[in-house]
Amino acid sequence: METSITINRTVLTVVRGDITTIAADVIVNAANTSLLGGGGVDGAIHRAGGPEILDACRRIRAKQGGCPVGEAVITTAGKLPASYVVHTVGPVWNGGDQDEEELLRDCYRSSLALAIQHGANSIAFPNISTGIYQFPKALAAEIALEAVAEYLCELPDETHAPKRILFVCHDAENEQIYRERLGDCL
Ligand code: AR6
Repeated sequence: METSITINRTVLTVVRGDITTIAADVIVNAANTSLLGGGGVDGAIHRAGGPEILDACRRIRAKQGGCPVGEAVITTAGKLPASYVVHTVGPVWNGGDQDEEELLRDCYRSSLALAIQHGANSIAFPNISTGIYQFPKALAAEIALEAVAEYLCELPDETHAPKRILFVCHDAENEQIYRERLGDCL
């Protein structure tokens, strides 16, 4: 089942599944500042994509020393059906008074900017920070949808706009939250 809305020139869709199986131009990874892999979706992406992705992350790390929270870097997608992986680093939830909301918003904005620079027509996001980093799921969904919608609305007419953005929910709770939130926009 799909829930979709159109914002400006882009269709936003909620799906339930494993982001490593999605043949989007860009899939986004919820990485950490080391860029050296971890658990959750990061572990799944590196496992399924193979060592090429980690090699590319290591090269970026050698150049710029990892990736700060809220920023993003782009690599090959290795053996995945996607073309690129954008690795962004979400904030760890620490109660909400450490700029977590703005940093999460930055993750979506910097990932979109990088994906659009690479000409992506389709971009798939996981629910950044809502696993190991324990960001409250409803608040994270609100920020994700708002940040993406705002970004698309602000895109200049002459800029390439992605045709499709997927919010890939791995767990039932996130799926329900996203469907309700997106449904409210219909
Ligand atoms: N496809 C899509 N979503 C997934 C998948 C998958 N295969 N697996 C998990 N999720 P998390 P974080 C969902 O913990 O909270 C890593 O160790 C999951 O249900 O992956 O940003 C990194 O290296 C949750 O909703 O990322 C960092 O150290 C969402 O992905 C740290 O975890 C994010 O959960 C980042 O923590």
